[in-house]
Amino acid sequence: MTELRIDANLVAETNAQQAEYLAQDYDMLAGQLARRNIDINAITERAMAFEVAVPSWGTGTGGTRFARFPGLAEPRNIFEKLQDCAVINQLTRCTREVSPHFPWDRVDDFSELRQYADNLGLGFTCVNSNTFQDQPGQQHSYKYGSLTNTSQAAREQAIAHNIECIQWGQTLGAKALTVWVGDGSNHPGQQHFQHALERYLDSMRKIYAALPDDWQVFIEHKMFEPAFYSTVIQDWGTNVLCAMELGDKAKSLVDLGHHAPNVNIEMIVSRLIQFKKLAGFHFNDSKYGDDDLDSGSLHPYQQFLIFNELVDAEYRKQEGFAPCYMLDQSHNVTDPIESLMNSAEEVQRSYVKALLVDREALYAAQADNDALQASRLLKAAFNTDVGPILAMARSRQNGAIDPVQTYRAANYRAAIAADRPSSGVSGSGIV
Ligand code: PSV
Ligand code: MN
Repeated sequence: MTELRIDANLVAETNAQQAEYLAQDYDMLAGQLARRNIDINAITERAMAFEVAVPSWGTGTGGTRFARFPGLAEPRNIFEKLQDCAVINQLTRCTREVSPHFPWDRVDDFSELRQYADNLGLGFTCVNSNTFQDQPGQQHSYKYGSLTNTSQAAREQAIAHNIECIQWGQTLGAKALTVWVGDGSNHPGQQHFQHALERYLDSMRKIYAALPDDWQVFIEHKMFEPAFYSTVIQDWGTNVLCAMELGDKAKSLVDLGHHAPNVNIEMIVSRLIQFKKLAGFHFNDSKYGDDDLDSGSLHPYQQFLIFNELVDAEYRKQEGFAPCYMLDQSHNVTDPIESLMNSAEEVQRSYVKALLVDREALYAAQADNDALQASRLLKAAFNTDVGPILAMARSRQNGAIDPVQTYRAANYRAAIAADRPSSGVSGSGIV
């Protein structure tokens, strides 16, 4: 294995400084959980098995449409992005997979890329296509849409891109393609709603037909942006209708920032689970819209309630239940590595808290219509500080007890700055 970028001795030293307090906190929590008939080591093992994928595009500093303020030693290509992902996984031990985005992460030799990732202890999960921007030299513009464009030539070009993404993804060992289109309209009357969706389905049928047997296609909906009056796949309803229309290999992906304010996302999750249509998640948090803020930074209880549904499906051994967990965030004012480590931990935290819910007691409260008790059972799990479990899970896998502190002690950015000179450009831009 290639040498990891943070000195393993430094991780061991910082862990050693914290090990005694962690042991005390862990033992204390073990006692509390034992009184609730919960075996802490069984929970820690589940935490150790938990995985959330890192988006390759999240390793660079994000931006708004007004500005982007680049950070020190930003990765300039997929190889450097993978180096940063390796650091995130080295310290958190729950992010072994990376979700690449094409053509941003396109390379000449995808076998070489796979080998490079493998040497860093990383693998690839869902690949993402991009038909929401025009690329240099592209023949047909996506200004008026891609898979739904009124021009057949533009649609064919977008379909071909998605099919090449599948082929690249196959070489990388991925098993799914996530399709998000920016298609929609800015003016009432601009687009015929039904005709646009018919064109979308026609295009998606061709992409679906190109899926290998063991692949799936994930459809991602989004209420607005870049189209501000209507989007073609605007919500989970349209999403799941399309997934049902396409077939079993098509499922609906839930990006937490892509709903109207106050929408009950955990209930959407439950519905998708029930009908075997839950593809997985793009985790992030939001205050106003698709803010792409760090996971759990604003609404940790909502994230917990989503995991409550997911763990419930695990508990009931719901057939075919295997969602993909991914982060999808934009880091405008933080070091992306720190945000991604912190967010991975926050998502893992929600999962572990959901494991603490006394499910049988909850089912009994539901059967008795005991609303207060049901809510208390959820809160009992949510209010438990599972920090020692998460830290122990990392420590037992040679990760960092405190990833951000260890990362800061390593001075990673400064150490690699000479290898990664800044482009000096501070333009606007999405991630
Ligand atoms: C769109 O806002 C989105 O959530 C999609 O997942 C894209 O692939 C990603 O962000 C990156 O722009
Ligand atoms: Mn997304």
